[in-house]
Amino acid sequence: MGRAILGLGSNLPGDLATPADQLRRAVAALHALPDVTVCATSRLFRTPPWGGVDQAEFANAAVDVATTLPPLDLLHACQNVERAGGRVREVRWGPRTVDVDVLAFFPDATNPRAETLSQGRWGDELVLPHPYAHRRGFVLLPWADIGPEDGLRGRPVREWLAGLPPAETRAIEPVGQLGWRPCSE
Ligand code: PH2
Ligand code: MG
Ligand code: MG
Repeated sequence: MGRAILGLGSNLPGDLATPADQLRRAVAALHALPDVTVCATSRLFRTPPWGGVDQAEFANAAVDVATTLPPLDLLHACQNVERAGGRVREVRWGPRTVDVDVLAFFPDATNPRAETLSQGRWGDELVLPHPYAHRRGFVLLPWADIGPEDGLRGRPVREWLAGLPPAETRAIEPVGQLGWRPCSE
């Protein structure tokens, strides 16, 4: 049984009322998968768009899942959840109804997570840990809610967060809960 941290983002409501609803539906869809259990969810954050594309603000969150899937199969499961949410492949870093990124994968959930982080490349599709996760406020703030001690490139997530330039986090605001009850472990 592995553990993974997933980063969720949305700035288009699609067929729902709000981007936050997109994230809630994605969490429910992940949990409904036979091979994935949602164990914890971060708060919901409102974040300014990162990456230079002029677009609406994002809703971002992070999710801790237990899974029997290997990393690439988990990625494909996340892509199915994106498609079910109405995601179409579009502009790089541009607007999206729902984005589900595999940020980190810990194959052996029984060991301290810092020591079991999967690192490397799975074909052309997946690089772990996520190459930019340690530099982005919209990723680290939610992740620190559910795994502040998780090891990322040799340092805990909370240290990466504390070391970010203030501009990375200044305009990010927690706006509520995703509303998921954690599973018992
Ligand atoms: N995702 C992107 C590009 N820019 N900006 C924010 N605030 N949040 C995101 O999730 C995000 C982004 C591409 O995945
Ligand atoms: Mg993505
Ligand atoms: Mg992304």
